[in-house]
Amino acid sequence: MIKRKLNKIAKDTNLFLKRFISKQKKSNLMVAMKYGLFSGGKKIRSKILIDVGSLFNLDYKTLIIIGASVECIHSYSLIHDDLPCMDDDSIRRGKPSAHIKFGEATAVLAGNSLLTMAFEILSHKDLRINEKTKMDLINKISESSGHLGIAGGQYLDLNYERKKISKKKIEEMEIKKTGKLFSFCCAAPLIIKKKNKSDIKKFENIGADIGLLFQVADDLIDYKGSLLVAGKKTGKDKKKGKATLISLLGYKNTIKYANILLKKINNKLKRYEPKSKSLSETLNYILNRNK
Ligand code: GRG
Repeated sequence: MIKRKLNKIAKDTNLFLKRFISKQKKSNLMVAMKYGLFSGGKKIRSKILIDVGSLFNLDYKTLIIIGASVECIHSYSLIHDDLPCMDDDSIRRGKPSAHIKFGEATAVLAGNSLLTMAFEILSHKDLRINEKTKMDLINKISESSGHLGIAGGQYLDLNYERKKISKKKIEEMEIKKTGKLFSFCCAAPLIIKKKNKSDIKKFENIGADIGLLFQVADDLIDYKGSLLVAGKKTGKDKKKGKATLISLLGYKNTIKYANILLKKINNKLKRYEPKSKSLSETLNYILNRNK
């Protein structure tokens, strides 16, 4: 059921992105950009955005467009994450990483172009929401991607390698690196609905918890998963001396931690039942997936 929903979202998102790109002038970077965007990917961030959007009766097509901008930033972060100066990974989604296929310089530039494409999509006239709301969305997604978000989290991730790091600091790093984009996905529907600041903050925090859950599940896959299923090399965190909750608490305690976190998120969503059923289903998938 969830797989079918994810496939539909992936299909609709990719269709939007293909049309969006096809309306632009051709460039030498397009092939590498398309490789980053269309070489697979679960589109889980778009799914969360659509699940939260459905709590507030938002239009599916609007959410697909906003999700497409998120997927551009996500694809950018994966291309850069695989670079030799970052995590130095040669396989992504079961295929050669972008820098292996196109060379480092092209991968860096294609990544940068995907980041800016996210802003082109959000500021485009085809996204039919008012200008002030577009500004608010662009402001929030920029904040989530920069030094206080994904980039800052990635810095901490690299900086913490082979060091003893506290639980609080690991959580903070994972929330920045992975959680901030989920925070954006959870906050965007409330921004569109012009909800008050405290409600937006509440959903940003739910997003941070979902992102943390997602990252912990990713770490569990790295620990126990296989290349063939995960589509990327596993067992890397240990080799690189990454600071993860598994390295600190052990595998079994991390599974307990993840289940407690899942319960905490579901408790926060109780007041939105039964509309939150699809979101809860996505959360279960996040924890129990194998890729
Ligand atoms: C500022 C956007 C930006 C990037 C530069 C390289 C970098 C800084 C950040 C890396 C952030 C990163 C890759 C975090 C890991 C998040 C994660 C678990 C990614 C895997 O996501 P999935 O499983 O991927 O959703 P698919 O393949 O399904 O799309």
